[in-house]
Amino acid sequence: MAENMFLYWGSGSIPCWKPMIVLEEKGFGGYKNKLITFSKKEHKGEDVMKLNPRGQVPTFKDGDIVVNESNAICDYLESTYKDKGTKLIPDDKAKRAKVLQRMHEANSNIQQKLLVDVIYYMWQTKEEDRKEEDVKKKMDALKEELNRWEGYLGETKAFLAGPEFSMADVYFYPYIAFAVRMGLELEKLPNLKAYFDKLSARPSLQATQPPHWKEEEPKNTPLKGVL
Ligand SMILES: N[C@@H](CCC(=O)N[C@@H](CS)C(=O)NCC(=O)O)C(=O)O
Repeated sequence: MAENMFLYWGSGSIPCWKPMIVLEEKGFGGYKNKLITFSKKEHKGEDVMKLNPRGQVPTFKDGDIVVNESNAICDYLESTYKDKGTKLIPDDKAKRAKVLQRMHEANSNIQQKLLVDVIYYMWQTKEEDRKEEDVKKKMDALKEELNRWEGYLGETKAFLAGPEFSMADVYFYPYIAFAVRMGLELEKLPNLKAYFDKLSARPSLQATQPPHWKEEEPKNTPLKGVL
């Protein structure tokens, strides 16, 4: 099955990381793939463009079936290969509701408050153009959001949506790993710290850590001292 799958991906891309975790968890670790180099514009190459006219990664194929969009790929893999490997979305309706809620909370709130409002803002706004009160507001909102997730983990004492690893963890972990790489120090959020350390050792997450993270230090760390 895995030999019929093909993924175009980029190192450090959160949208790519999510389906890569699912592929590992489902036992499809041998899928064919191409690591694209953004600086060489390989995501705009003919091979990607003909499958994904947006010229973005992840771009995924399962046999003749093309699925793009990270969340769609995760959904497709879990619903098509329900009985393979780790069950990531439970059948029980109460458990499923919790997993779906946490997945979508991560996808909207963490993405907005961490990536868009803070990291992209700090990367894209020159220091002299930043207003101190705006920066404080964004950092406070991020702190509040992280504390919310600290509370969730205080309730479950395990994974995000309960005692088992689920799609909620697939959606959330890459953000927290990226935040740590961007300088976030988790010492003041002990549940998140324990969660991060535990998940970082999980085989599917070990296998999918962005390769360039192992070789290069980040160019800047805008989240240092935020907590
Ligand atoms: N909504 C898409 C976003 C994919 C995306 O933005 N991919 C980035 C890499 S993280 C990309 O390919 N950027 C190149 C471009 O948009 O030209 C998804 O979730 O899959």
